[in-house]
Amino acid sequence: MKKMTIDPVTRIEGHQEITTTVENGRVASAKVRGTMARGFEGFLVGRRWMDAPVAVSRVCGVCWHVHAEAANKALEKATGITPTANGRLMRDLTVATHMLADHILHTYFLTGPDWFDVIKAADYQGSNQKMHSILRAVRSSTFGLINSYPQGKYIEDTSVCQAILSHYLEALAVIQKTHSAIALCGSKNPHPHSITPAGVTTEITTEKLAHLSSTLSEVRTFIEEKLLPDALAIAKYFPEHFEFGNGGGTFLANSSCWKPDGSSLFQGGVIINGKHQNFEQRHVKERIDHSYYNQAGEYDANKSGAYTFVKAPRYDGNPMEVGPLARLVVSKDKRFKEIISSLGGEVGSSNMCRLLARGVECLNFLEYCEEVIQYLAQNIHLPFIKKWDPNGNYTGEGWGYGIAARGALMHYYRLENGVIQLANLIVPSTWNFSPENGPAETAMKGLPVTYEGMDSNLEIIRTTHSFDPCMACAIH
Ligand code: NFE
Repeated sequence: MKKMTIDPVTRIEGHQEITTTVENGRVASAKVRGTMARGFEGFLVGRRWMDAPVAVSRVCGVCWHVHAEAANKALEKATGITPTANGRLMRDLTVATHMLADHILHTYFLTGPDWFDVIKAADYQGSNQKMHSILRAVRSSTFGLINSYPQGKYIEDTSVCQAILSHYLEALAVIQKTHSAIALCGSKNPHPHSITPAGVTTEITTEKLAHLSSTLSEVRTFIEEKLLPDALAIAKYFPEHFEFGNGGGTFLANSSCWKPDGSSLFQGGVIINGKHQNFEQRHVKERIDHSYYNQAGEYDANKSGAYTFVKAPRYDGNPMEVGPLARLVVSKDKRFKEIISSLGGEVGSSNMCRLLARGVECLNFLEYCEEVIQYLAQNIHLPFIKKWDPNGNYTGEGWGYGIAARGALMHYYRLENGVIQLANLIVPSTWNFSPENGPAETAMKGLPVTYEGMDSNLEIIRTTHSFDPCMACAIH
């Protein structure tokens, strides 16, 4: 039996290695490894409780704020502090703007080059000087400047490749706008430090809200006119990817983005065997049989049978796919279903549904942001924070349920006299890239690994990218 290894997997956050066995030109089994250790759950123990949001924001270089927010939610439970309504809305607004930044980044820079061939754009004759300068570099490059060119089918149409490349360049400026939106909400970016369990310390003004609204409307124009059409163009070229990348069909999502009427943008819940269930924490267990940890939770890189630093969270024994697709499926999102149907696909676990879910979800977040901004503008006189004691010697425990671009995010803290005794982070990429037939490993089974008679790992790369891996988060 043949083996294929990809190490390192590039255009991801963190460090990942994939080894597959191949039979008859298809993946028979896959092992996805998180090859790095971090230790956040360990070094949080013994620290003061308000160190947690500040420290966990550093778990990751792309999803900093969402960890701080999940920690805040858990600390609310552990301390009994609650945020003001406006403070809670500002926190969720910051999360929503963060999602936009991440989804644009992923669609163009992390997975985009898996689908379009930049060489096909090389005879560009237009007036965009940025296009000319990058294409000059591409033409003179002896290595893949953007694509790494594994053998395989890419978008052939020159005009489509040129359009996607020009949007790729434009996306840099749009991501900058989303980052300035996060800073407007959270006082600075990355690592907004105005976010507390009691609300936000940022001074919010009608001018700031108007600025935020106009920034996000520019982002919306880009999503509607560039990102979504590009995602649809990719989907039309690769209908087979509605069949590729089935991670098992189980989904988990956290209720997220609270609205002033008490509802939320996304519903929480799980789907197992096609049936919706309410989420219950008691069904979540992290297994370590194939992970480099001993029973005491310490690292053991020599453990027999272990191959990754990622643990294996299971819901009632089931691996669960999390992410934008899981959120839209659990929420039974109508717009998403219509778009998938119009492409001749079906809503389910597949590479293409994951790619399209990011684009569609950007619209959900933008609509949510606009609704919240309007509400806050009319209720700006209400408090964004209340009196609280960051030095309180609280004793208590609690789970905080947040969202991240890559899926459901859970943080747990147990405090005694204001000091953290136990910390447990269950992170989106931990669910998706877990060992023991986790969703990504399952999604790789059956993928074709030859193209015109040559070995090709392209479909494996597209599949791992479809989950938007963050191995820094996964191993935390
Ligand atoms: Ni490091 Fe993260 C997101 C979180 S994924 S990117 O999104 O939480 O595991």
